[in-house]
Amino acid sequence: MKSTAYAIVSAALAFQASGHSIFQQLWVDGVDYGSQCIRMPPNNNPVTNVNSNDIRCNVGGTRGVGAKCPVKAGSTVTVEMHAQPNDRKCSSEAIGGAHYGPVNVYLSKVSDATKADGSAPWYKIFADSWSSKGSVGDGDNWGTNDLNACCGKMDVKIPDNTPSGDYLLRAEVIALHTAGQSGGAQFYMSCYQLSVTGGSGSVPSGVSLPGAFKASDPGIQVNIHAKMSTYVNPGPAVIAGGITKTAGSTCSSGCAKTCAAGSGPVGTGIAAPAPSGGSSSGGDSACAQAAFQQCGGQGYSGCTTCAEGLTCKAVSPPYYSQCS
Ligand SMILES: [Cu+2]
Repeated sequence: MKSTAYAIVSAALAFQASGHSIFQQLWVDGVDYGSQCIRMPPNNNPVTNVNSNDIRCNVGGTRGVGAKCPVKAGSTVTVEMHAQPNDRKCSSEAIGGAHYGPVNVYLSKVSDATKADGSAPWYKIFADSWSSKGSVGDGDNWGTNDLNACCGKMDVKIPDNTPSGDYLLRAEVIALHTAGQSGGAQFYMSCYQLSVTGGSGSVPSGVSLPGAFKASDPGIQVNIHAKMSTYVNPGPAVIAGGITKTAGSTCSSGCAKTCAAGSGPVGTGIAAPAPSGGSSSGGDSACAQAAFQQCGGQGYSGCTTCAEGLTCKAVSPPYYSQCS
């Protein structure tokens, strides 16, 4: 039956695999930029092949979007992860299903963030990985628990000594619930396009992606269902001037910039300054909704223009349309 088939298709579009998640939004110094400057992954599935180009910025992430979020060196951005597209409710776990693991954030200096393919070197500016609670790994403190405690949000300081210019910022969760076997670790990452101002100094040395990880790394092939005495966070060390957060610290120290907005749906009613570089022809001024963002529907009064390459499709007419 036609209507039944339609219902199944819309359900599949609207609700993706449970347990899996996507970094979807970015805040800059407490201002919500939503998904404007993110290279949105096509779905919430993980990347598991550490030797693939998808390990940079997820599937399709070597291609840019139109906008860059403006960031001052030394300011704090907040990366935001959720399981379902555009479901920012705190009551929905950011990453559930026992997907325990570290949260890491990298920067890569590029000449144009809207065009960079992720092949330039990456350096780590933030890590929140693991600390022991004396039980099996599943019961220990993990970066992912801190994300969940903060409604999916994690504050990340852009180091003071970040030279001005364009960057890709790569936020990563490595879920380890099936990591006992080779290829079992699940990488959930998204790249955000930034334009950094007010900084000086030299660009720290970095690693290449792929290249920085081996499937056999001790923090990638690891059994967290046993008692753990240590955990080796994959990838390079956090640079001088970066932040290493101790897993298990409270919400207020993990997402202080946005905690006040943390209960219930967030991201509504805050007008973010327009990001730079967003070019859209026609439609509502300079707005452009990213993949999976709402672009229409009954009672909707927001931006109705989709980012370049996307079209606004009704997924549950007349109530909801999104860009895809
Ligand atoms: Cu999963």
